[in-house]
Amino acid sequence: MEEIVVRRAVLVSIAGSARDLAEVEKSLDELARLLDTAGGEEYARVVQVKDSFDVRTCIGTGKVREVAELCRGADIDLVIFDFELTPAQIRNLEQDLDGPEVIDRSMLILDIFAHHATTGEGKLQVELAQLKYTAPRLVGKGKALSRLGGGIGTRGPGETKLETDKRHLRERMNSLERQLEELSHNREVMRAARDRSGIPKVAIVGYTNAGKSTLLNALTDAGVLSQDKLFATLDPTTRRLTLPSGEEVLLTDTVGFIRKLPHHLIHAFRSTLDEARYADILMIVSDVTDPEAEEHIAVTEELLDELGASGKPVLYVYNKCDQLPDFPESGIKKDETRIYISAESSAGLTLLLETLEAIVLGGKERVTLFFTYAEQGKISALHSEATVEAIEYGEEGVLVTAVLDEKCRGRYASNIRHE
Ligand SMILES: Nc1nc2c(ncn2[C@@H]2O[C@H](COP(=O)(O)OP(=O)(O)OP(=O)(O)O)[C@@H](O)[C@H]2O)c(=O)[nH]1
Ligand SMILES: [Mg+2]
Repeated sequence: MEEIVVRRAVLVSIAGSARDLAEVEKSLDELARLLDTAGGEEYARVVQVKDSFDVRTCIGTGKVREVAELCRGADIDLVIFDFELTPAQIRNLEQDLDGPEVIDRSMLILDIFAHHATTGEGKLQVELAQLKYTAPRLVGKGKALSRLGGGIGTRGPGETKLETDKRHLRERMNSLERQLEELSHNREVMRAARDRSGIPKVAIVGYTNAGKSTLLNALTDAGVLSQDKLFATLDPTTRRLTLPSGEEVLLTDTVGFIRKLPHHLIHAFRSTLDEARYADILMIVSDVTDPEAEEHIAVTEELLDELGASGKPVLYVYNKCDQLPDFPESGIKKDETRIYISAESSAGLTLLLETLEAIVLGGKERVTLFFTYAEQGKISALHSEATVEAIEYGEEGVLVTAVLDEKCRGRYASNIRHE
């Protein structure tokens, strides 16, 4: 059993003006959740409102003193800044605070990633990001990344004690990059094989903790870990899903997004995030119980754009509706691209599959048509206009199963059978 050490921390941020305070608080709430996920606890938060920026310590001298006193008074040894700090700023802050350790939001996120990475590729990706980002920030005071033990702290994947020796670092980074390149190549090969299969690819994307893994499990029995923790999923899982009409798609669960996701991490996870880039359709999942849901969708779309994964058909899935009063078992469809469901109670999952199918087929529908023998000429015409899947010759005439777009359905309206 791992010893559980709840480490308390002071959270610090800066607001450019009083107007920005609400935004800053939201981001700090999220930082507190990240800290909770990492096994820590918020003790207090300090926000400085100021329009100038102190390059040496970010916050002003008076604020540094305030934080130092807060820490001393409650025996707090960790201060987390909600924005990226340079190695020099960390050194200066630690010097002035005289005791507590200083980390930033990105280091905390990397730390969570280090704990959650399970596959070889995930671990390599995190270690590389840590070497690039965290290591330079810890150099100088003789600190080693493994120093924090069971609490929050930058435990490297596989407990690797990160070396501070620069040359050694460089060699390790090169080796990681090489290994990752190889894995990325393998991924490409697998992807190419999947492409050849012609099965449409659907990626489940969205903010962390929205319920993406729960949804994949509900739809496919994938058995992916879902947790009330941020970044529970780091490695994509793909499962085959059969839609109501028999059409198949490949459904992939992906790593969640968050505000200010460190760029090094996006870069390091590029190859896994590519699952979203190469998808044919995106399902953007959000949590209706979260007052920030719309904002989370916006952040998700921004990051997708950065990854070059935008401009695809999107289905917006509003999840966790079981928490809403009187939510119907059948789910709610706002329009062709927005539906309300609960992955946990399965409410609306059939609706989701039907809506997804409509997008997959691009307005096309699979129908059964009946032609008398006198109309046989129409069948050969149909071959050139639609995907004919099955033909059955009977006594009275011919039954054809085919996928038709809307125009085509209009032309063959008299032949389409409605059960
Ligand atoms: N009430 C309710 N809770 C849900 C629902 N779907 C998921 N959850 C809960 O939300 C939490 C997060 O679910 P996950 O499926 O792990 O979320 P995720 O989007 O995969 O999160 P990351 O992998 O961390 O990005 C878990 O505690 C789930 O049990 C739902 O429909 N209703
Ligand atoms: Mg997940």
